[in-house]
Amino acid sequence: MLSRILIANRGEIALRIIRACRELGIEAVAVYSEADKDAPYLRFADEAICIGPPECAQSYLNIPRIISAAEVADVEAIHPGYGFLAENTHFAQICRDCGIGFVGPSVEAMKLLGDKVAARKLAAKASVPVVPGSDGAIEDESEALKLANKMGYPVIIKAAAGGGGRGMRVVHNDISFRSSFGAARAEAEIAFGNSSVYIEKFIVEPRHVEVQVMADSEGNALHFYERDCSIQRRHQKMIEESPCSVLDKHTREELCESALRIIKEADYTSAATVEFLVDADKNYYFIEANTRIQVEHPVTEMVTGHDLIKWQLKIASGHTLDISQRNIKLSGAAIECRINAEDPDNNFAPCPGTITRYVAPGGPGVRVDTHVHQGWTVSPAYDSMIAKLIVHQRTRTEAITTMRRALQEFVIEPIKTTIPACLDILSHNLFVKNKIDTGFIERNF
Ligand code: MV4
Repeated sequence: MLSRILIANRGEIALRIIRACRELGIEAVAVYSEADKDAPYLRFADEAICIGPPECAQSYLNIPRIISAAEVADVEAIHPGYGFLAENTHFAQICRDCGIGFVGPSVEAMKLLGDKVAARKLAAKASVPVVPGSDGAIEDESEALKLANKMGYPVIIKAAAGGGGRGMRVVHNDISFRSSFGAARAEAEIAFGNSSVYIEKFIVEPRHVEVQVMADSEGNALHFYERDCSIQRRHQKMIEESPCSVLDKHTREELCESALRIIKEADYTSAATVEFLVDADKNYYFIEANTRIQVEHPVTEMVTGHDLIKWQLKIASGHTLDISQRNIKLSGAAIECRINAEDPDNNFAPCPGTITRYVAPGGPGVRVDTHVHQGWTVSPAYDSMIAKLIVHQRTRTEAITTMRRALQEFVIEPIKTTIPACLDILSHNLFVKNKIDTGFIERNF
C-alpha cells in the first residue's frame, strides 16, 4: 500500500480523501491556501502545508507550489480530487517526471479521453454507439454544411478540447450554421488553444446518464452501474441519482458493458466516468469520458456499497480489483443534492459569507459530505458548492421522501443556498414521476 500521499485539493473532497486515507492507514498530507487555513479538516491530515494566497492560480492551480509541497513532505503520490488539476495532462506529466505517483490514469489515457474527437473514434472502434456525426474533426465549412444537411437539423457543434458543455453551439438551419461554424472554431481557439471542432446530430431532450468505471493496472475493469445526472442548470448538475430508473435490466447491462469496452480500449487505470445521452426511445449514445473521480460519486457508493476513493488508492498502490462484476450489486436508490452558496432568487449568483448557524440533517439513510460548519466563511475565491446531501433508501420514491425531509432539516444561515431550489425540484410532480431530461430545469423553473 502507498504509505503517504498529498491531496492537491480543498473542501469536501479533500476531507473525503483524508478519511479514506486514514481508514487505509495511508498518511495524508493536505495543502491549503490562506483562505482555508482554519479549515478543521486540516487537523485530520498528518501534515498540512500552506501553498499560497486564496486565488486558485496562486494556490490550488499552482503546479510548482504543489510539486514543491509534495517534495518537501516526501509523499509517494498525489490525489488531485476533482476540478483544479485533476484533468490537467501537463500536471500529470510533471508528477511522472518528478517520480511522484498520480492517483488517476496514465498521461496517455488522460490525453486520449480528453480529446473528444479521439474519444469518439475510440468508442466507435469499441463498437459503442456514438451520436451520428462527423468522422473526426472538421475544418472545412462547406464540407461541414453538407454533412449537417445530410444528417438533418438540429446539429450541435462541439470543441474537440471542450467537454462539460463548454464550447458547444446548437444550430437549427443553414444560415445559423454558416455564422456559428467559424465562430465556434474561433471560440475554441481562444478558450482551449485548439480550434478543432466536430459536429453531431443534436439529440432533443435527452437524459444524461453516466457509467462509473474502475480499472486496475493489470487490465481488469469493472463498472459500478450508472447515475442519472439530467437535473442540471447551465451545465451545472444540481441533483444526481443512481440507478437511472428508466433503464431496464438489459439496457443497463448493454450500457455498462459499452462503458467497459471504451475503458479497456483506452488501456485505462483508476476511476473513470463514461457519459452517454439517452433519448426518449432509450437509445444511448456515448458523448465523452471523464478521467477523474466525480462530485457525484457518493450516490454510486451508496447503491453499491463500495468506497470508490479507497479503490482509487488501492489501485494506485498496485492492488488489483479482486472482486467480480457479479459481486457488485445494485441495492436501492440514492439521490444527491448539491448545496451551493448561491442565491436562487438572484439568478444563482454566488453568495459567499460567514455561516453563523449550521445544523446538518441526519437519521436513517442520510449522508452529508461537507467541510463547512458553524462559523465557517465561504470564500468568493472558489466554487460555490459547500455541501453534498446524499440519501439512500430502498426505492426512488422513498429516497425522494427522505431527501425532502433532510433538506427541510438542513439549516445554513444567513447565506443563501440552493436548498430551497432543490426542495422545489424534489416536490415537482414531473420529477417525482421520473419524467426528467436535461431540459427539465429550463422548462419548469
Ligand atoms: C449533446 C446534446 C444533444 N445532442 N450532444 C452537454 C454537456 C456535454 N457533456 C454534452 N452536452 C450535450 N451534448 C448531442 N449530440 C445535449 C447536451 C446538453 C445540452 C446542450 C445544450 C444546452 C443544454 C444542454 C444540457 C444538457 C446536455
